[in-house]
Amino acid sequence: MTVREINFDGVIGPSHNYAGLSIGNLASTKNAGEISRPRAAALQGVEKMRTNIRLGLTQGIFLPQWRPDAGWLSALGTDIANADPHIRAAAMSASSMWAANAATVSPAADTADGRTHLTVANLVTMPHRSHEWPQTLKQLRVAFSDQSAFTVHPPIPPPFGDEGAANHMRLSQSHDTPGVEVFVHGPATARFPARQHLEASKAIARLHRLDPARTLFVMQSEEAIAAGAFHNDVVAVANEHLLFAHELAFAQKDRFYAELREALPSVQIIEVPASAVSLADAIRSYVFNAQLVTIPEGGMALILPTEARDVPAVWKWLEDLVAGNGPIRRIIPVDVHQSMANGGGPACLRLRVVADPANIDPRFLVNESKLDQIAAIISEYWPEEIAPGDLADTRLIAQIEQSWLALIDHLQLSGDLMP
Ligand code: SUG
Repeated sequence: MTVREINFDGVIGPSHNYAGLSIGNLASTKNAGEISRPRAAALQGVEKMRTNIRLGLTQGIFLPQWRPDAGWLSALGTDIANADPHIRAAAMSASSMWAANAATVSPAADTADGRTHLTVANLVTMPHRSHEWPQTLKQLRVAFSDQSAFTVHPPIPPPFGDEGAANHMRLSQSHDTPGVEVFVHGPATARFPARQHLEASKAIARLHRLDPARTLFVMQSEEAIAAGAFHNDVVAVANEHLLFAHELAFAQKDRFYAELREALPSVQIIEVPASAVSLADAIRSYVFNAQLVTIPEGGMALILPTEARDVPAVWKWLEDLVAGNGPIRRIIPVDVHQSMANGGGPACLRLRVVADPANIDPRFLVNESKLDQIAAIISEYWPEEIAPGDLADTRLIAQIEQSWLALIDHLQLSGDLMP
Protein backbone atom coordinates (compact mmCIF):
# COMPACT_ATOMS: atom_id res chain seq x y z
CA MET A 1 0.00 0.00 0.00
CA THR A 2 1.42 3.35 -0.98
CA VAL A 3 -0.30 6.16 0.83
CA ARG A 4 0.62 9.52 -0.57
CA GLU A 5 -0.76 13.00 -1.05
CA ILE A 6 -2.82 13.40 -4.20
CA ASN A 7 -3.83 16.83 -5.43
CA PHE A 8 -7.24 16.88 -7.11
CA ASP A 9 -7.61 20.00 -9.24
CA GLY A 10 -10.96 21.32 -10.36
CA VAL A 11 -10.96 21.45 -14.17
CA ILE A 12 -12.01 25.03 -14.92
CA GLY A 13 -15.47 24.92 -16.43
CA PRO A 14 -16.61 26.41 -19.74
CA SER A 15 -18.86 28.98 -18.03
CA HIS A 16 -16.01 30.71 -16.11
CA ASN A 17 -16.97 34.39 -15.83
CA TYR A 18 -16.53 37.50 -13.74
CA ALA A 19 -19.85 38.30 -12.09
CA GLY A 20 -18.57 39.81 -8.84
CA LEU A 21 -20.53 37.35 -6.75
CA SER A 22 -18.29 36.94 -3.70
CA ILE A 23 -18.50 39.78 -1.22
CA GLY A 24 -15.38 39.83 0.94
CA ASN A 25 -13.30 38.40 -1.91
CA LEU A 26 -11.59 41.55 -3.17
CA ALA A 27 -10.54 40.15 -6.55
CA SER A 28 -14.08 38.99 -7.36
CA THR A 29 -15.48 42.44 -6.52
CA LYS A 30 -12.73 44.30 -8.39
CA ASN A 31 -13.09 42.29 -11.58
CA ALA A 32 -16.88 42.24 -11.72
CA GLY A 33 -18.00 42.92 -15.27
CA GLU A 34 -14.67 42.04 -16.90
CA ILE A 35 -14.59 39.74 -19.92
CA SER A 36 -13.43 36.24 -18.91
CA ARG A 37 -11.47 33.76 -21.04
CA PRO A 38 -12.72 30.26 -20.12
CA ARG A 39 -10.53 28.43 -22.65
CA ALA A 40 -7.35 30.18 -21.49
CA ALA A 41 -8.43 29.70 -17.88
CA ALA A 42 -8.89 25.95 -18.24
CA LEU A 43 -5.60 25.56 -20.13
CA GLN A 44 -3.81 27.47 -17.36
CA GLY A 45 -5.29 24.96 -14.91
CA VAL A 46 -4.04 22.06 -17.02
CA GLU A 47 -0.53 23.54 -17.13
CA LYS A 48 -0.54 23.89 -13.36
CA MET A 49 -1.38 20.19 -13.05
CA ARG A 50 1.42 19.40 -15.48
CA THR A 51 3.84 21.29 -13.24
CA ASN A 52 2.78 19.09 -10.31
CA ILE A 53 3.21 15.89 -12.32
CA ARG A 54 6.66 16.95 -13.53
CA LEU A 55 7.68 17.45 -9.91
CA GLY A 56 6.84 13.79 -9.37
CA LEU A 57 3.50 14.36 -7.59
CA THR A 58 0.33 12.33 -8.02
CA GLN A 59 -2.45 14.29 -9.68
CA GLY A 60 -6.22 13.94 -9.79
CA ILE A 61 -9.10 15.95 -11.23
CA PHE A 62 -12.65 16.91 -10.42
CA LEU A 63 -14.92 17.63 -13.32
CA PRO A 64 -16.70 20.93 -13.90
CA GLN A 65 -20.39 21.02 -13.02
CA TRP A 66 -23.33 21.03 -15.38
CA ARG A 67 -24.24 24.65 -16.03
CA PRO A 68 -26.64 26.38 -16.00
CA ASP A 69 -28.04 24.61 -12.94
CA ALA A 70 -31.61 24.36 -14.20
CA GLY A 71 -32.76 22.36 -11.18
CA TRP A 72 -31.68 25.12 -8.81
CA LEU A 73 -33.37 27.77 -10.96
CA SER A 74 -36.53 25.70 -11.09
CA ALA A 75 -36.53 25.35 -7.29
CA LEU A 76 -36.44 29.15 -7.24
CA GLY A 77 -39.42 29.29 -9.58
CA THR A 78 -37.51 30.59 -12.59
CA ASP A 79 -35.32 29.56 -15.52
CA ILE A 80 -32.24 30.84 -17.28
CA ALA A 81 -34.17 33.10 -19.68
CA ASN A 82 -36.24 34.80 -16.98
CA ALA A 83 -33.97 34.81 -13.93
CA ASP A 84 -32.76 38.09 -12.46
CA PRO A 85 -29.17 38.75 -13.61
CA HIS A 86 -27.52 37.94 -10.27
CA ILE A 87 -29.47 34.68 -9.98
CA ARG A 88 -28.66 33.81 -13.59
CA ALA A 89 -24.96 34.44 -12.91
CA ALA A 90 -25.16 32.27 -9.80
CA ALA A 91 -26.72 29.44 -11.83
CA MET A 92 -23.95 29.75 -14.43
CA SER A 93 -20.98 30.02 -12.06
CA ALA A 94 -17.94 27.81 -12.67
CA SER A 95 -16.98 28.21 -9.00
CA SER A 96 -16.58 24.46 -8.42
CA MET A 97 -13.13 24.91 -10.03
CA TRP A 98 -11.94 25.88 -6.51
CA ALA A 99 -11.65 22.32 -5.31
CA ALA A 100 -10.23 23.37 -1.93
CA ASN A 101 -13.85 24.23 -1.16
CA ALA A 102 -15.22 20.87 -2.31
CA ALA A 103 -14.77 18.98 0.94
CA THR A 104 -12.83 18.54 4.16
CA VAL A 105 -10.61 15.47 4.14
CA SER A 106 -9.28 13.51 7.12
CA PRO A 107 -6.80 10.82 6.09
CA ALA A 108 -7.11 7.30 7.46
CA ALA A 109 -4.15 7.77 9.82
CA ASP A 110 -6.16 10.36 11.78
CA THR A 111 -9.52 8.62 12.09
CA ALA A 112 -10.75 6.10 14.67
CA ASP A 113 -11.99 3.63 12.04
CA GLY A 114 -8.93 3.77 9.78
CA ARG A 115 -10.93 5.08 6.82
CA THR A 116 -10.35 8.35 5.01
CA HIS A 117 -13.33 10.60 5.70
CA LEU A 118 -14.58 13.34 3.37
CA THR A 119 -17.41 15.78 4.14
CA VAL A 120 -18.72 17.70 1.16
CA ALA A 121 -18.79 21.44 1.92
CA ASN A 122 -22.23 23.08 2.08
CA LEU A 123 -20.92 26.50 0.95
CA VAL A 124 -24.15 28.07 2.23
CA THR A 125 -22.84 31.60 2.67
CA MET A 126 -22.59 32.57 -1.01
CA PRO A 127 -25.68 31.90 -3.15
CA HIS A 128 -23.66 30.96 -6.26
CA ARG A 129 -21.72 28.35 -4.28
CA SER A 130 -24.63 27.04 -2.21
CA HIS A 131 -25.87 24.79 -5.03
CA GLU A 132 -22.48 23.18 -5.78
CA TRP A 133 -22.61 20.44 -3.19
CA PRO A 134 -25.07 17.97 -4.82
CA GLN A 135 -22.92 17.58 -7.94
CA THR A 136 -19.74 17.59 -5.86
CA LEU A 137 -21.15 14.88 -3.61
CA LYS A 138 -22.04 12.81 -6.67
CA GLN A 139 -18.44 13.00 -7.91
CA LEU A 140 -16.94 12.25 -4.51
CA ARG A 141 -19.15 9.17 -4.25
CA VAL A 142 -17.86 7.95 -7.62
CA ALA A 143 -14.18 8.81 -7.12
CA PHE A 144 -14.06 7.46 -3.56
CA SER A 145 -16.59 4.67 -3.89
CA ASP A 146 -14.39 2.06 -2.16
CA GLN A 147 -16.13 1.94 1.19
CA SER A 148 -13.41 -0.10 2.82
CA ALA A 149 -11.09 2.87 2.34
CA PHE A 150 -13.37 5.93 2.30
CA THR A 151 -16.47 7.36 3.97
CA VAL A 152 -18.07 10.27 2.13
CA HIS A 153 -20.41 12.36 4.29
CA PRO A 154 -23.29 14.58 3.14
CA PRO A 155 -23.04 18.31 3.92
CA ILE A 156 -23.34 19.81 7.40
CA PRO A 157 -26.87 21.21 7.65
CA PRO A 158 -27.40 24.96 7.36
CA PRO A 159 -27.12 27.52 8.83
CA PHE A 160 -23.62 26.35 9.82
CA GLY A 161 -21.42 27.49 6.96
CA ASP A 162 -18.70 25.09 5.84
CA GLU A 163 -16.22 25.89 3.06
CA GLY A 164 -14.15 22.72 3.19
CA ALA A 165 -10.40 22.30 3.11
CA ALA A 166 -9.77 26.02 2.55
CA ASN A 167 -10.25 26.37 6.31
CA HIS A 168 -8.56 23.16 7.38
CA MET A 169 -4.89 22.30 7.77
CA ARG A 170 -3.24 19.03 8.63
CA LEU A 171 0.20 18.79 10.19
CA SER A 172 2.04 15.53 10.67
CA GLN A 173 5.52 14.10 10.75
CA SER A 174 4.89 12.69 7.29
CA HIS A 175 1.72 12.29 5.21
CA ASP A 176 1.10 8.69 6.27
CA THR A 177 1.52 9.14 10.03
CA PRO A 178 -1.20 10.41 12.41
CA GLY A 179 -1.58 14.15 12.16
CA VAL A 180 -2.96 17.16 13.97
CA GLU A 181 -6.00 18.59 12.21
CA VAL A 182 -6.53 22.33 12.54
CA PHE A 183 -9.97 23.74 11.79
CA VAL A 184 -10.04 27.48 11.24
CA HIS A 185 -13.27 29.45 11.50
CA GLY A 186 -14.03 33.07 10.89
CA PRO A 187 -15.39 35.81 13.07
CA ALA A 188 -18.18 37.76 11.37
CA THR A 189 -16.82 41.26 10.86
CA ALA A 190 -18.66 44.51 10.35
CA ARG A 191 -17.79 44.42 6.64
CA PHE A 192 -17.72 40.79 5.60
CA PRO A 193 -19.47 37.53 6.57
CA ALA A 194 -17.70 34.60 8.25
CA ARG A 195 -17.86 31.76 5.75
CA GLN A 196 -16.64 28.99 8.08
CA HIS A 197 -18.61 28.47 11.30
CA LEU A 198 -17.15 26.83 14.39
CA GLU A 199 -20.21 24.57 14.75
CA ALA A 200 -19.63 23.18 11.26
CA SER A 201 -15.96 22.49 12.00
CA LYS A 202 -16.78 20.76 15.28
CA ALA A 203 -19.39 18.60 13.57
CA ILE A 204 -16.89 17.52 10.91
CA ALA A 205 -14.30 16.60 13.54
CA ARG A 206 -16.91 14.40 15.26
CA LEU A 207 -18.15 12.81 12.02
CA HIS A 208 -14.58 12.09 10.92
CA ARG A 209 -13.94 10.40 14.28
CA LEU A 210 -10.85 12.48 15.00
CA ASP A 211 -8.94 12.24 18.25
CA PRO A 212 -9.86 15.36 20.30
CA ALA A 213 -6.29 15.50 21.59
CA ARG A 214 -5.07 16.01 18.03
CA THR A 215 -7.79 18.37 16.82
CA LEU A 216 -7.53 22.15 17.18
CA PHE A 217 -10.11 24.86 16.53
CA VAL A 218 -8.66 28.25 15.78
CA MET A 219 -10.24 31.56 14.83
CA GLN A 220 -9.06 33.75 11.99
CA SER A 221 -8.13 37.27 13.02
CA GLU A 222 -10.59 40.04 12.24
CA GLU A 223 -7.79 41.95 10.51
CA ALA A 224 -7.27 39.06 8.11
CA ILE A 225 -10.95 38.82 7.12
CA ALA A 226 -11.23 42.61 6.84
CA ALA A 227 -8.15 42.68 4.59
CA GLY A 228 -9.78 40.15 2.23
CA ALA A 229 -8.75 36.75 3.66
CA PHE A 230 -12.21 35.27 3.10
CA HIS A 231 -10.70 31.80 3.54
CA ASN A 232 -7.80 30.91 5.83
CA ASP A 233 -5.85 29.44 2.92
CA VAL A 234 -5.27 33.00 1.72
CA VAL A 235 -3.03 33.68 4.75
CA ALA A 236 -1.68 30.28 5.80
CA VAL A 237 -0.71 26.89 4.38
CA ALA A 238 0.63 23.72 5.98
CA ASN A 239 2.40 20.62 4.75
CA GLU A 240 3.65 17.74 6.86
CA HIS A 241 5.50 19.31 9.82
CA LEU A 242 5.60 22.85 8.41
CA LEU A 243 3.16 25.71 8.97
CA PHE A 244 3.75 28.75 6.75
CA ALA A 245 1.56 31.65 7.86
CA HIS A 246 1.22 35.39 8.02
CA GLU A 247 1.78 36.94 11.45
CA LEU A 248 -1.79 38.33 11.48
CA ALA A 249 -3.59 35.23 10.19
CA PHE A 250 -4.97 34.00 13.51
CA ALA A 251 -6.71 35.42 16.56
CA GLN A 252 -4.93 34.27 19.76
CA LYS A 253 -1.98 33.12 17.75
CA ASP A 254 0.30 32.41 20.72
CA ARG A 255 -2.19 30.01 22.20
CA PHE A 256 -2.64 28.26 18.86
CA TYR A 257 1.10 27.88 18.32
CA ALA A 258 1.56 26.54 21.86
CA GLU A 259 -1.22 23.96 21.39
CA LEU A 260 0.20 22.96 18.04
CA ARG A 261 3.69 22.50 19.48
CA GLU A 262 2.29 20.38 22.26
CA ALA A 263 0.32 18.16 19.88
CA LEU A 264 3.15 17.89 17.33
CA PRO A 265 6.52 18.65 18.95
CA SER A 266 8.36 18.44 15.61
CA VAL A 267 6.26 21.22 14.06
CA GLN A 268 8.15 24.04 12.39
CA ILE A 269 6.44 27.41 12.01
CA ILE A 270 7.58 29.92 9.40
CA GLU A 271 5.80 33.14 10.15
CA VAL A 272 5.97 36.11 7.80
CA PRO A 273 5.99 39.31 9.86
CA ALA A 274 3.69 42.15 8.92
CA SER A 275 6.72 44.45 9.00
CA ALA A 276 8.17 42.54 6.03
CA VAL A 277 4.96 41.73 4.12
CA SER A 278 1.76 43.61 4.92
CA LEU A 279 -1.54 41.75 4.98
CA ALA A 280 -2.55 43.78 1.92
CA ASP A 281 0.57 42.60 0.05
CA ALA A 282 0.01 39.01 1.18
CA ILE A 283 -3.51 39.09 -0.23
CA ARG A 284 -2.59 40.98 -3.40
CA SER A 285 0.17 38.47 -4.16
CA TYR A 286 -1.63 35.36 -2.82
CA VAL A 287 1.77 34.14 -1.60
CA PHE A 288 0.14 31.86 0.99
CA ASN A 289 -2.42 30.50 -1.45
CA ALA A 290 0.31 28.21 -2.63
CA GLN A 291 0.66 24.49 -2.93
CA LEU A 292 3.24 23.64 -0.29
CA VAL A 293 4.36 20.18 -1.33
CA THR A 294 6.99 17.62 -0.40
CA ILE A 295 9.03 16.84 -3.50
CA PRO A 296 10.71 13.51 -4.28
CA GLU A 297 14.15 15.14 -4.59
CA GLY A 298 13.82 16.15 -0.88
CA GLY A 299 12.51 19.18 0.93
CA MET A 300 9.45 21.17 -0.03
CA ALA A 301 8.39 23.39 -2.92
CA LEU A 302 6.00 26.33 -2.86
CA ILE A 303 3.92 26.46 -6.03
CA LEU A 304 2.55 29.97 -6.06
CA PRO A 305 0.86 32.37 -8.49
CA THR A 306 3.05 34.50 -10.79
CA GLU A 307 1.36 37.50 -9.13
CA ALA A 308 3.71 36.89 -6.16
CA ARG A 309 6.61 38.05 -8.38
CA ASP A 310 4.89 41.37 -8.96
CA VAL A 311 4.94 42.43 -5.30
CA PRO A 312 8.56 43.36 -4.48
CA ALA A 313 8.28 42.92 -0.69
CA VAL A 314 6.89 39.41 -1.18
CA TRP A 315 9.42 38.33 -3.76
CA LYS A 316 12.34 39.60 -1.70
CA TRP A 317 11.06 37.75 1.35
CA LEU A 318 10.76 34.55 -0.68
CA GLU A 319 14.23 34.89 -2.17
CA ASP A 320 15.71 35.28 1.31
CA LEU A 321 13.66 32.29 2.47
CA VAL A 322 15.04 29.99 -0.21
CA ALA A 323 18.59 31.29 0.26
CA GLY A 324 18.44 30.30 3.95
CA ASN A 325 18.68 26.59 4.53
CA GLY A 326 15.05 26.00 5.50
CA PRO A 327 12.57 23.31 4.48
CA ILE A 328 11.24 25.27 1.48
CA ARG A 329 13.84 24.67 -1.23
CA ARG A 330 12.04 25.76 -4.38
CA ILE A 331 9.64 28.53 -5.35
CA ILE A 332 7.68 27.70 -8.48
CA PRO A 333 5.43 30.40 -9.97
CA VAL A 334 2.50 29.21 -12.10
CA ASP A 335 0.18 31.30 -14.27
CA VAL A 336 -3.40 30.89 -13.08
CA HIS A 337 -4.30 34.48 -13.77
CA GLN A 338 -7.86 33.81 -14.97
CA SER A 339 -8.72 32.07 -11.70
CA MET A 340 -6.77 34.61 -9.64
CA ALA A 341 -8.98 37.39 -11.01
CA ASN A 342 -11.84 35.70 -9.14
CA GLY A 343 -9.74 35.25 -5.99
CA GLY A 344 -8.65 31.67 -6.64
CA GLY A 345 -4.92 30.85 -6.49
CA PRO A 346 -3.05 27.56 -6.90
CA ALA A 347 -4.16 26.27 -3.48
CA CYS A 348 -7.83 27.10 -4.10
CA LEU A 349 -7.78 25.03 -7.27
CA ARG A 350 -6.84 21.79 -5.53
CA LEU A 351 -8.14 19.41 -2.88
CA ARG A 352 -5.53 17.33 -1.12
CA VAL A 353 -6.35 13.71 -0.35
CA VAL A 354 -3.83 11.50 1.43
CA ALA A 355 -4.67 7.97 0.30
CA ASP A 356 -3.52 5.02 -1.75
CA PRO A 357 -4.20 5.93 -5.42
CA ALA A 358 -5.05 2.26 -6.07
CA ASN A 359 -8.26 2.73 -4.04
CA ILE A 360 -9.45 5.68 -6.16
CA ASP A 361 -11.52 5.47 -9.34
CA PRO A 362 -8.82 5.80 -12.05
CA ARG A 363 -11.03 8.06 -14.16
CA PHE A 364 -10.25 10.81 -11.64
CA LEU A 365 -6.46 10.39 -11.86
CA VAL A 366 -4.37 11.96 -14.62
CA ASN A 367 -0.96 11.69 -16.21
CA GLU A 368 0.53 13.93 -18.88
CA SER A 369 -1.00 12.12 -21.84
CA LYS A 370 -4.47 12.30 -20.29
CA LEU A 371 -3.89 15.99 -19.68
CA ASP A 372 -3.00 16.38 -23.37
CA GLN A 373 -6.37 14.87 -24.27
CA ILE A 374 -8.21 17.09 -21.81
CA ALA A 375 -6.39 20.14 -23.18
CA ALA A 376 -7.40 19.17 -26.72
CA ILE A 377 -11.07 19.03 -25.70
CA ILE A 378 -10.80 22.38 -23.92
CA SER A 379 -9.16 23.93 -27.01
CA GLU A 380 -11.87 22.58 -29.27
CA TYR A 381 -14.98 23.28 -27.20
CA TRP A 382 -14.52 25.86 -24.41
CA PRO A 383 -15.75 29.41 -25.19
CA GLU A 384 -12.94 31.87 -25.78
CA GLU A 385 -14.60 34.78 -24.03
CA ILE A 386 -17.63 35.53 -21.87
CA ALA A 387 -18.88 38.99 -20.97
CA PRO A 388 -21.40 39.05 -18.08
CA GLY A 389 -24.08 40.29 -20.50
CA ASP A 390 -23.63 37.08 -22.54
CA LEU A 391 -24.91 34.76 -19.81
CA ALA A 392 -28.46 34.52 -21.21
CA ASP A 393 -27.26 33.94 -24.77
CA THR A 394 -28.73 30.64 -25.96
CA ARG A 395 -25.81 29.92 -28.30
CA LEU A 396 -23.33 30.40 -25.47
CA ILE A 397 -25.38 28.15 -23.20
CA ALA A 398 -25.48 25.45 -25.89
CA GLN A 399 -21.69 25.72 -26.27
CA ILE A 400 -21.19 25.41 -22.51
CA GLU A 401 -23.40 22.31 -22.40
CA GLN A 402 -21.61 20.72 -25.36
CA SER A 403 -18.21 21.43 -23.82
CA TRP A 404 -19.20 19.67 -20.63
CA LEU A 405 -20.65 16.69 -22.47
CA ALA A 406 -17.52 16.32 -24.61
CA LEU A 407 -15.26 16.15 -21.57
CA ILE A 408 -17.48 13.88 -19.49
CA ASP A 409 -17.98 11.59 -22.43
CA HIS A 410 -14.25 11.41 -23.15
CA LEU A 411 -13.53 10.48 -19.55
CA GLN A 412 -16.31 7.86 -19.67
CA LEU A 413 -18.11 9.52 -16.82
CA SER A 414 -21.40 10.38 -18.51
CA GLY A 415 -23.11 7.33 -17.01
CA ASP A 416 -22.19 8.54 -13.52
CA LEU A 417 -22.42 12.30 -13.75
CA MET A 418 -25.27 13.15 -16.15
CA PRO A 419 -27.69 15.54 -14.43
O1 SUG B 1 -15.60 31.41 -3.12
N1 SUG B 1 -14.57 33.11 -5.99
C1 SUG B 1 -14.33 32.05 -5.02
C2 SUG B 1 -12.87 31.88 -4.79
C3 SUG B 1 -12.59 30.69 -3.92
C4 SUG B 1 -11.18 30.60 -3.51
N2 SUG B 1 -10.94 29.44 -2.75
C5 SUG B 1 -10.09 29.33 -1.72
N3 SUG B 1 -9.57 30.38 -1.14
N4 SUG B 1 -9.83 28.18 -1.29
C6 SUG B 1 -15.06 32.35 -3.70
O2 SUG B 1 -15.08 33.51 -3.28
C7 SUG B 1 -15.97 34.43 -7.48
C8 SUG B 1 -17.06 34.17 -8.50
C9 SUG B 1 -17.57 35.41 -9.19
O3 SUG B 1 -17.49 36.48 -8.60
O4 SUG B 1 -18.08 35.29 -10.33
C10 SUG B 1 -15.81 33.30 -6.52
O5 SUG B 1 -16.73 32.56 -6.25
